[in-house]
Amino acid sequence: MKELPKNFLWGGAVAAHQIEGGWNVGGKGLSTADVMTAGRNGVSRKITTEGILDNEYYPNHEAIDFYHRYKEDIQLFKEMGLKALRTSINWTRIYPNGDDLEPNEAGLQFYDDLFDELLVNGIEPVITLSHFEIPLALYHNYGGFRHKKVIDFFVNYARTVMTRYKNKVKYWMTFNEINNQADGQHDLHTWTNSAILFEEGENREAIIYQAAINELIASAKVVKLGHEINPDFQIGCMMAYVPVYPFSSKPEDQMAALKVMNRRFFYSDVHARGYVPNYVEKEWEAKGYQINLTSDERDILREGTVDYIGFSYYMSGAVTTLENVGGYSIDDFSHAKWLENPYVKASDWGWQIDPVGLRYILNLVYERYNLPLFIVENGFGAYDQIEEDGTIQDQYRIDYLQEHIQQMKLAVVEDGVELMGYTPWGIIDIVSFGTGEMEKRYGFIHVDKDNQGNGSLKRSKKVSFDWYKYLISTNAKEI
Ligand code: P53
Repeated sequence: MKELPKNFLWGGAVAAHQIEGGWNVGGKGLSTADVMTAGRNGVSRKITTEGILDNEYYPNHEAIDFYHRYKEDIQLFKEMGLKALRTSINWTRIYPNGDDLEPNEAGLQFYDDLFDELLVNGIEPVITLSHFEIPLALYHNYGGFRHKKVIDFFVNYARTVMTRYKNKVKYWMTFNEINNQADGQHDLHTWTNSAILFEEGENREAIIYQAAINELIASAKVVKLGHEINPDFQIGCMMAYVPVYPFSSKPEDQMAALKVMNRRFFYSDVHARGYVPNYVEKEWEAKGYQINLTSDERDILREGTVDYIGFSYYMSGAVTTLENVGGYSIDDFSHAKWLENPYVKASDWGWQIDPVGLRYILNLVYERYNLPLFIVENGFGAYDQIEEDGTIQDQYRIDYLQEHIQQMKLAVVEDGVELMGYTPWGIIDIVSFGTGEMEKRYGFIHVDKDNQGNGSLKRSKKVSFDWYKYLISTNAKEI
């Protein structure tokens, strides 16, 4: 086979809190994303756990108002030829506090309408259950995913939506980029999926492992349950894959890169293989971590392995143990230095651009799990310029995407990787997760809104719109 499969899912990806807005309508509760302020390039967002403060700007409250404008946006997606749209369900539209006894009908109806609108326009919904947000009340009342009860709340939420949409949604994912919390020093990453409340003087790493295990159990339960609800469901995990290279051929560099990679692979190892890998059991033993994981729960992990691996790919990284070269930080786990890879370029936000890394990780992951893969995020966050004639000539975005799609195609046609589809991130401009900016743009469709929240929210096509439309119509034959 020289071409991509005929049924390849070309699409686009977004997430509820980054696109919908409507943060306090239709009975919706407060989510962890609603208390994140706007940061800037290089400046972190603040998390105001106490609630909404008067003097702060919260970019997700309105986002791009997809909640009210989805019909118009779906017409543009249809025109582009998208076969799939990856988005998420906002848990707080369904269970405003997470532990409510009854679901909120207005929230359920919103997603019914959204999925109907997609399907009638020939677009398959691909749905993440928790994309970097959970009900804020679960943080206050249970400390987030460190508490075992939150497993039950998540499963209950999943049961409600999987039952309701069993004839509308076939492709599901449980937790977005579940492995990002492996970098436990970064508050944003232990906040949104897990909403962990850390107590004074606690060992963060041990608590993160506990929350991660709880999420992995919750995910496994949902995979099992979903297959009972509809045996045709395809239920995957969602990982952030950042291949980390040894900077030199020094054997210790190779070992350090392996350790850094394993720290993040841990999550998909459990999702796909159904057990905790030895390298993590040994770490817990050596550090004296008492992780609460019963033998019944170990059975659940084994019984709820995923159908496919969904993942994001943006960049690669490099580490070294060499003493004569500088680095920008030390990795906690391998004690190696992170440093810039001189062989690749970087975006304005310092993300290292590495198309070959995509082919490499596709091969590595396919060999590791022998499961179908799905690239559910890839894209180029950049400052766009509106020309005098109103056009946006985003050739740099086309270049990035083209080079990545070329490597993706090689992985499929030359290396034999089984790949379900490709849904580039931020198909329409949305709020950045990392910085809360609007001006870190990924879209093929421009949205008139700036970092301060000013703008008409008007949509317009960038040059990349027609480029992608043509690519889809030819199934990337000419690439
Ligand atoms: P933003 C870090 C590394 C790789 C992917 O990110 C990441 C992150 C988190 O910052 O997140 C994913 O908006 C995530 C999306 C996010 C997208 O990448 O910071 O799943 O929600 O928007 C891009 O540029």
